[in-house]
Amino acid sequence: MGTVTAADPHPSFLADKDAKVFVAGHRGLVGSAILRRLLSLGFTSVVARTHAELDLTRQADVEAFFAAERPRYVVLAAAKVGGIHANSTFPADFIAANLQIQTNVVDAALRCGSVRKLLFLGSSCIYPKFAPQPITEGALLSGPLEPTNEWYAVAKIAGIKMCQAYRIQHGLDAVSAMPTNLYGPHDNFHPENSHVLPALIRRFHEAKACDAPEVVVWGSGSPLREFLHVDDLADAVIFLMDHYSGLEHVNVGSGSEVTIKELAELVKEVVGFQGKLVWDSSKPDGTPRKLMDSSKIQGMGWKPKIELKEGLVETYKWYVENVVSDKK
Ligand code: GFB
Repeated sequence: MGTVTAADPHPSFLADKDAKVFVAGHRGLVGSAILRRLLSLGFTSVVARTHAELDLTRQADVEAFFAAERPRYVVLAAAKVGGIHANSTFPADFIAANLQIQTNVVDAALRCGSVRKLLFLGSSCIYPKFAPQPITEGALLSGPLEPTNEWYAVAKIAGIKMCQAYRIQHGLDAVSAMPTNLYGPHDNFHPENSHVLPALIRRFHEAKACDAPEVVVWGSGSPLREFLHVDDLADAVIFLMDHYSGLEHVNVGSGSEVTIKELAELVKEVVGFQGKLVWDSSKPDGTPRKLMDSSKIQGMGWKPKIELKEGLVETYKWYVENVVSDKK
């Protein structure tokens, strides 16, 4: 890959660095990591819009944007996302915004006629609550979903199916990547609506700052989660843009999992909090376990590089330098 072959008149993604690439959602955890990676690789024409500049839930605005910009590549990282509490509290927002964003972007990408490849990002919560572990791509739609995030999951499943349908009917080279639980710089550190890892970084940091004796952690601590640093995901996305044109979505995971209790102990250690943990069993555990089987992408040649402890140390540093100092 990376070169033009006789059979394929188009250069591969990595050999086409002056082409226009639209990163939808470039201010978020995932989109910002992809943007950094594209720029560091030497892509010269990356297009991005803030939410204020382009509301992706508005079909006419999205169509006008695509007609004017005519990107050659699209990475669809824009989404309404949140942790277990946000998903179960705002189900209407999660299903509506995600269906709107992905439908508008995929359809406009086809209509504008310039898009050579599109990559759609989903989530491991698309799989059934009790899917056999590790979860293969084939487990999609084989059983009931986890109730706390089924609206988000249904929207993401629709996104996968939309990419497949546009490929089958219209020949649009639309592929889907399903990352496991992600973390890293530019995450959302909201106390209630974020995912567990940024929530715990913030809670332990604030408890340390005011010498609090304890920190509350939700649920039983027994659920298992697989975490992937977002820079590893960004590498996987570039890799798939370059190497993959299949109908089926592709899992992207780290292959290693921890219990929420182990994660809480690790965050406590990295932050340097000296007090104790208290478990709030009134909060939901969610899926007991969701370890992805990432052998498909690993078989193509991609591998994660960042260990959880190393990624946590770096993410905590980013939080202190960017979120805490902003609040002062
Ligand atoms: O990260 P999280 O919200 O996502 O929660 P899910 C993971 C686990 O951490 C759950 C526990 O068992 C939570 O109960 N937990 C402990 C906490 N303390 C906290 C806390 O302070 N905040 C949060 N958020 N959790 C999400 C889905 O599920 O996974 C989304 O809701 C998305 O749809 C995402 O797909 C990847 O892994 O349970």
